[in-house]
Amino acid sequence: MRPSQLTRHLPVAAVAAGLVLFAASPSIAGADRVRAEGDLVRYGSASHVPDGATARVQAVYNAAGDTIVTLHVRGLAPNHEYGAHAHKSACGATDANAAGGHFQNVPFPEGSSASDPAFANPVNEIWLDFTTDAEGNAVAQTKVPWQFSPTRRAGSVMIHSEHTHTGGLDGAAGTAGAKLACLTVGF
Ligand SMILES: [Cu+2]
Repeated sequence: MRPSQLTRHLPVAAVAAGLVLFAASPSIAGADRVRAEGDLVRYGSASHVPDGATARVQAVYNAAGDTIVTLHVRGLAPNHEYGAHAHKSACGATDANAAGGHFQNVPFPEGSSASDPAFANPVNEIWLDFTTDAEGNAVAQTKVPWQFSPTRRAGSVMIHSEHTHTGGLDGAAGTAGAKLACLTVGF
């Protein structure tokens, strides 16, 4: 897909009230996009991640300083809601927690927490929630107004058992139930 096609279909990002935006960091030298695809690393029960489920992730770093991430999944449970985010590190072979927490463009400060909605939101993190179709396939896309730096980059996309909560009565911001499956992405 060309970037021009991507930008025509971008969803309007939900912007958390009161969030302060930040300057974009420079694009990664020599790469304006990355792509990863393959079998998902599965954790725990296979009921929601059938054998053979796959994912493909593409990140585009545009000249305006944005990052556009697209996730395609195939072969998950049909008609099912999942959460998905960019996490800090590569997928662990058997330990779901090896991928670490969510990548945050502006990391939550000392005295705050990973689920502070001022930091755990779809502008400061990469959220890729989706609902599968009858075949267990889905596409999700997000656009954030920043890019990774060469020394601070996400390492994976983690798929969770629920759509992502946004804080308050909806539940702790950024949480999305159990970690079900993971794809390492060299963002
Ligand atoms: Cu996550």
